[in-house]
Amino acid sequence: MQNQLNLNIEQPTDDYPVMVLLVDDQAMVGEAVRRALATEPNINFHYCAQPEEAITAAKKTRATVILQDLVMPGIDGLTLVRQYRAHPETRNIPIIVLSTREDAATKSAAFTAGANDYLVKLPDTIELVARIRYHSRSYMNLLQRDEAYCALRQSQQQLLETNLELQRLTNSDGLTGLANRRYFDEYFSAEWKRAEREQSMLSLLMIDIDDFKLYNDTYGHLAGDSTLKRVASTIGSYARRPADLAARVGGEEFVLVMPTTSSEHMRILGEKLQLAVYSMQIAHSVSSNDDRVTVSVGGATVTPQRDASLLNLIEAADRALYRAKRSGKNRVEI
Ligand code: GH3
Ligand code: MG
Ligand code: MG
Ligand code: MG
Repeated sequence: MQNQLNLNIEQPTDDYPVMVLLVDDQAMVGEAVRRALATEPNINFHYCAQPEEAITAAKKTRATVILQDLVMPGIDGLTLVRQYRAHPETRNIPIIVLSTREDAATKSAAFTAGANDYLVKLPDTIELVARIRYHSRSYMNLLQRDEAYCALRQSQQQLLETNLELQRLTNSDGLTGLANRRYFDEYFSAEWKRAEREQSMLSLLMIDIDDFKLYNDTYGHLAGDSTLKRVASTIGSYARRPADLAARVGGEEFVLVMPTTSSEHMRILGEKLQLAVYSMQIAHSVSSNDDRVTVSVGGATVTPQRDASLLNLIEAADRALYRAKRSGKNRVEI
């Protein structure tokens, strides 16, 4: 934390590495600048006589500041300045234009092209070094802020992913992957309020596997778990609209919440679901129906009125399920 607070302060010390890249067609200028910087602590120097190679040299040397000549054969210095600015890797490297020209128009054009500074050559060594150090320091600080920013973004991203995973774990049932009781309560309550506000229909199906205690007794608990998963997956496939929710609310009990769904539509869906489980033909030798695993389904629909409770809808669906059980199982009652 302490370090981060210091990030914005540009400390006037010499103990950071400086890499100067000079791009100038005249070898004599190259030699003069090399000599001027030779005894300076922590300043490295690279000379590039070919303007075509300047971008590559800036990347390769990891330049922290560029000294750029204006008048060169082939490429015009201002064009080159614009090119540095266009490349992602050289975009932010400070550029000090170094030219024999002293007129305001040329200086102005250099800044417009993207230069950070302008010196008439050959400048006084003390001033040159001071400007090199100043621009390098700004650049290093910029890079540091970039890194800190990236690290921050990365940890934020990780936190976000962890939260999403946590949310997923909190809301889903470990065995079947469907929503769990906790999430059903939350979701159902929210949908109830919305249906009341919008005066729309809300349908609820309750699904219970038939004779499942007998299934466990006959085939064992592990087989029971596996069958639970398979049936749950079929039930889940009937949550077809984005607002539908399939949840496991008890051992072998499931619900399907269907907002803005009529009783008739709910019945059709319930019957398809019941038939789909029946058609899975999961062997159950002591089942009440056709030696296979079946489900009983109870459904209810309301348009919530003021003062009504969502418990009424749950109880109505529960009563319908009880009727389905009483009248022989493997069926839908509304
Ligand atoms: P009904 O047809 O009336 O619904 O009878 P049933 O036997 O299915 O109902 P009951 O409520 O008597 O028993 C439910 C059984 O479901 C009891 C339990 O052994 C089984 N069960 C509940 N949760 C799990 C589970 O996570 N895994 C397994 N394998 N079995 C479970
Ligand atoms: Mg020149
Ligand atoms: Mg049961
Ligand atoms: Mg039950």
